[in-house]
Amino acid sequence: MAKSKYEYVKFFEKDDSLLKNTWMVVRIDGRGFHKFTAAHSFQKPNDPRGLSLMNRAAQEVMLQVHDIILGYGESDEYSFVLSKKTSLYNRRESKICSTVVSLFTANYLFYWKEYFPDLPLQYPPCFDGRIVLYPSDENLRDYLSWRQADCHINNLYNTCFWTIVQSGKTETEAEAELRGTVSSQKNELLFTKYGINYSTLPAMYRRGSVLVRDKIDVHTTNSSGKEVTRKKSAILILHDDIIGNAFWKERKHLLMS
Ligand code: DGT
Ligand code: MG
Ligand code: MG
Repeated sequence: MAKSKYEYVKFFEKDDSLLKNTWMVVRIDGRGFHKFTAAHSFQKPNDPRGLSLMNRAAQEVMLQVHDIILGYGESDEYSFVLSKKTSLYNRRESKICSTVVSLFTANYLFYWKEYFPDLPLQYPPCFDGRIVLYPSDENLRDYLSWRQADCHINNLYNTCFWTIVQSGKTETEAEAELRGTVSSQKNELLFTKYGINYSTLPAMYRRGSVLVRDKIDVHTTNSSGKEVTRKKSAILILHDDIIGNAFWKERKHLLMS
């Protein structure tokens, strides 16, 4: 068929294919979640329903996008690591980023009712997304360590802050009490003043969530009534330390992807 005279406009499109043989990280983040979590009365500083819904949406993204080898989530954000070798959408940045953000948002909305059965959505949530490339395994691990350290620092601070406020002090007083304190002092304050041992709080709050692929056994009954076991792909939710070496030693295949 002859080309129309309008065809030339497609050359205005930018080639945004990303550099080959580099780790690709898509990070999505809730837009204005300070307001969204307040409008939906999320528990402070962590709402297990909200965090579990984030994990569920991320699992669904990984079930759809097979080249994602690992997910890491904390607060209102999720990072998805795509294999160095991925040729998904010819590594086109906008296609990959928009697909992941859209899939995540759609699943967050789709599963909302499962996690907040008595709380209708007040307005539609929205997520932004970006892609960053990391050339070495060390850069990728440092990226993930940065996000997990962020989770730890924010969670320790927020746990102290809301514990002080819930004890009857004002937010200004809580801020003043925490100003200039280091981690060990915050741990000490929680323990001696409020009887909270920080290290026993849920690992999901302290370390965030790590999503990896695995095979699980599924038991079914076949047509002759015999029980059979088959392997099914699944996305596991872990709350492991990903800063140290142990996690990576145990899962050497991840960095070889
Ligand atoms: P942004 O990302 O620039 O559009 O702005 P925000 O408001 O989303 O800010 P961000 O992403 O830096 O911080 C996340 C906000 O979400 C922060 O205000 C705390 C809130 N948030 C996240 N998870 C929870 C939760 O489980 N419970 C409560 N109460 N708040 C949460
Ligand atoms: Mg946000
Ligand atoms: Mg955020």
